[in-house]
Amino acid sequence: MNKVTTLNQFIIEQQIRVPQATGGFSGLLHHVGIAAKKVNREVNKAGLVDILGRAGVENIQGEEQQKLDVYANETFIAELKASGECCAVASEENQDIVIFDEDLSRDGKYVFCMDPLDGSSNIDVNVSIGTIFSIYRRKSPIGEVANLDDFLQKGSQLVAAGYVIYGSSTMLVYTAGNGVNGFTLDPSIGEFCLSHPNIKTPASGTIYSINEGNYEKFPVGVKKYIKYCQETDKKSGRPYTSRYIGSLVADFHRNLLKGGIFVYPETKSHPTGKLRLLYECNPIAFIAEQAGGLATDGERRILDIMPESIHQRVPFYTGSRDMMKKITEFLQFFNNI
Ligand code: AHM
Ligand code: MG
Repeated sequence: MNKVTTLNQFIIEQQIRVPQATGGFSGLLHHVGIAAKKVNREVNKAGLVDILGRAGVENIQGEEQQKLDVYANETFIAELKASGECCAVASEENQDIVIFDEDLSRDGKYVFCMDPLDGSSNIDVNVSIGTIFSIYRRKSPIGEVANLDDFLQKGSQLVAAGYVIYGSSTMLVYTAGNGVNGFTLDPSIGEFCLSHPNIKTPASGTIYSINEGNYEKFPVGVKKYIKYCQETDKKSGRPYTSRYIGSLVADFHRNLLKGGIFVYPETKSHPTGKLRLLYECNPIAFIAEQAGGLATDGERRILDIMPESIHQRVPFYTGSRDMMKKITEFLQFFNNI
């Protein structure tokens, strides 16, 4: 029988390699894994909503059912608080940062950014959704109350980032800056098991992922790139395949493994794009780069952008190196006309 490495074993093995590590980061990741399992359990029951009760309606025990994205948010926040390693959270679900102001948490070294349930409009139709997260070391002194500046750091300062995909199986994929590793949840033992060690994305691919319904509103460079993807050129494998789920985690995960490009550009109606820098683009960009891919806003490396606010949006281009280089050529050429 093959040796199984669980997420917790893996985290401990990584920690042993860093002599000065105190175990704090490992503890934090352990709690992220627990939160992911709890959310997974509820996501799996989503189709039973008519039997168990809808959000806002009391179930037979007299408890009110929660919306899944609210549940995911509260579950992650509770686990992060319980870890004692995290002093504050920025979440898509909360307008302001959530500060943990207890003695234990004030000593926490890390702040956590997350989209607790991304692509949540896909829940009702049983399509893959995800949790996206990133972890910074705080800037404020340990022991003090955390503040907004702890979050306003470039993605290049990230200590770790990852996502959970609730799909045909549930996976947790993360990087701590030395490669990307993927763990699949084995429901029979309730553990995330290392299934995709040291993920490297292909240098090129044949998949492009973009919401083509917005075509008319795209910048001209993006329109021209889409036409390029659709042209026939046997040598370069074109026409490429169009795949768009509408869940960032699922679209990115497929392209990461198979090779491809994901684009959510600025549009006339959304001049700064739709996706959020802190808890959608930065974590995905960190993973993309660690796997050998690239991530930009069309001009700048995502991880070099200095955030000005926690819910800031940016145009987002990420994927295989050669495809990213090609779309960048299109953007540069047509922006300069
Ligand atoms: P959400 O955070 O409100 O769920 O929205 C983010 C999602 C991403 O997962 C996905 O890539 C994108 O929005 C899809 O947007 P669109 O429907 O405009 O193509
Ligand atoms: Mg989102």
